Amino acid sequence: MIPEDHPRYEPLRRRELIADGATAGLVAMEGVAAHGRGETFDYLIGEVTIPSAALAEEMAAAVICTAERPVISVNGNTAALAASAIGDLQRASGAAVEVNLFHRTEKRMQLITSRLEDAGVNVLSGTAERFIPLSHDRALCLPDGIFAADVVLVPLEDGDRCEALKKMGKTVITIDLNPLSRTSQTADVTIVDELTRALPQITEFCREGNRDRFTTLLREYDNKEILRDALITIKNVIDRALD
Ligand code: PTJ
Repeated sequence: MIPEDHPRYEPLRRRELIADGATAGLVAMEGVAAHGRGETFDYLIGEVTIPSAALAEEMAAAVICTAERPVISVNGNTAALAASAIGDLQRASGAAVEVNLFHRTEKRMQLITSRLEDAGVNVLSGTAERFIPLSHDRALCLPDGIFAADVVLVPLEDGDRCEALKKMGKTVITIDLNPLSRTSQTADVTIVDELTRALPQITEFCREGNRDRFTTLLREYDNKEILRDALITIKNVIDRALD
């Protein structure tokens, strides 16, 4: 149990959620490693939502709220860290939620679905088919879910699937603390922020539903600038430490 007055309460709490998720079989062992990588990059951006990430979060809301068939793709880490935040975003945006795993087993699919449903998420069900142009089980998705989606939010995604979704003509939004990852570099909207900070912000922007602002963003948003700003932020954090 982490004391709430611990100066690093939030990151330690997230680490605990990932560890508990791994023990329960929700989070893949590889997901534990992925979380550690995320923590490193979070440290390097100062463990805050940087302004360019806030802009990307607003853009994500604009893209999701103006989409025909938006889908939020949920993996083990996302379910362990943010099941109820996914429910809030679903209610604010009307997006469908599909469980889509890299390390796919029937048992993990069921555990993650139950965790989401317990948190009030309406999870798509059905028979997954090999629609995504990838070898292995990462190709599997639902005909009425990711396959039919025009916009897919894929937090903590692996680069291959992000590229494959793009090849299928989808607009891809990702949340990834590593601005250098293949996913970050390939997605249409890259939110370089920690998942549990990013999701409530996107939800809030969806609730506000400022259509004029959405139109401006959809016209002017430049993801390259967002990535560049994240890298400059990291450089500045390091420069300050060297001073
Ligand atoms: O549950 P599964 O089977 O679908 O597997 C999920 C993992 C995460 C194991 C899988 O998608 C994977 O291997 O992902 P990668 O390629 O390691 O990419 C995950 C990215 O998310 C990395 O760039 C991390 O820096 C980043 N990341 C990790 N934790 C967070 C994060 N970004 C934002 N918030 C986090 N909490």
